[in-house]
Amino acid sequence: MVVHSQPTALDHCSLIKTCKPTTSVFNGIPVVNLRDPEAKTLIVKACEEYGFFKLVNHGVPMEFITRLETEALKFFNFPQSYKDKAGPPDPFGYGCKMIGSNGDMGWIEYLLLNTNPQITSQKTHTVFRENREIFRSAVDDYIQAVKRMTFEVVELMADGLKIEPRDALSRPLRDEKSDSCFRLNHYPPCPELQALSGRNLIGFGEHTDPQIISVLRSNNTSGLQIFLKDKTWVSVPPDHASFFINVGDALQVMTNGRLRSVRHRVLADSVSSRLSMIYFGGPPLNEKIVPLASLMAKGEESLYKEFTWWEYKTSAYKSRLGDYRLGLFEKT
Ligand code: GA4
Repeated sequence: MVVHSQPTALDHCSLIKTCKPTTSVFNGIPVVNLRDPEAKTLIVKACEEYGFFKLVNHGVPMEFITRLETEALKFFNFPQSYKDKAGPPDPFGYGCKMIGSNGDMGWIEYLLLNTNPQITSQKTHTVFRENREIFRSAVDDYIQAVKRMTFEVVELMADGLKIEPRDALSRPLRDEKSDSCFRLNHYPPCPELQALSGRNLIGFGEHTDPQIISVLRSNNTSGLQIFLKDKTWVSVPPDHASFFINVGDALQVMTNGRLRSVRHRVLADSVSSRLSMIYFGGPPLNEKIVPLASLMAKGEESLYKEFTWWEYKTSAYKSRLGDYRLGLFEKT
């Protein structure tokens, strides 16, 4: 009798990349206490140096976070055939292993949602059925609290950068037409990883976020890494009670390169599952993304050609995850 060995989950997705074993755990991530009188200065310093910081004392009720985490896990624990009914993510809905529509893959499943409570995709409606009000209210309560905190963060950032008016960064996010989205990511454990001769498996490949700002919260499983100015990858120690803030490409342009959008990626774990929830704050589609006048020194020129958020987003969705998307918009 011929015994065929069972195909492993990894055999089915040889397209998912691995990377060299990494990497040092970085204990130098800047930490900002939202209630610290120095917060505005610390935020600007962190965003100039890393495009990234950890936010504590953020005021988002832990109850909202836990409730959403519970609802998300309930969803990800459904059978695959059931979850697939909430897909494909075009762009909103359930996705598994495929990221975007240009061939990127990762060891991940996710739900991509619009942040506007009025726009719930029919797909997610069908799948959540009787549970859908509970799920949507968990998402809405969480997003509402995270948005409020984010507006405060970018207003402090504007203060720290001496931007006028003070709401120049928060206004596009507060706008009811703001093109923001929300992502629940589940990175299942991958036991076969141990056999990969010390290589790491990519959960979500390296990229920068196109929007103005991203606000991430995860459970206590590690995996998130950021790329430093000295071109090394470092692991971010997880902290389920805090938020991690990323500068996005649009904010890099609005500050004429003074704040840098941070390259980041997520590695899968062989034993623990990672769950993260990310709010991506974007401007309305017709918003011009240009350096803010009050930030420009006398005679300083924009490093970028003029474009709208719609133009940038359209170009981003045609790109591969790891591409340097701002390159197309830089002045030569
Ligand atoms: C990265 C940030 C957000 O997760 C996202 C991603 C989007 C997607 O998953 O559909 C993109 C990616 C992200 C950038 C380039 C394009 C679009 C996948 C991809 C290959 C929702 C977003 O806005 O841009």
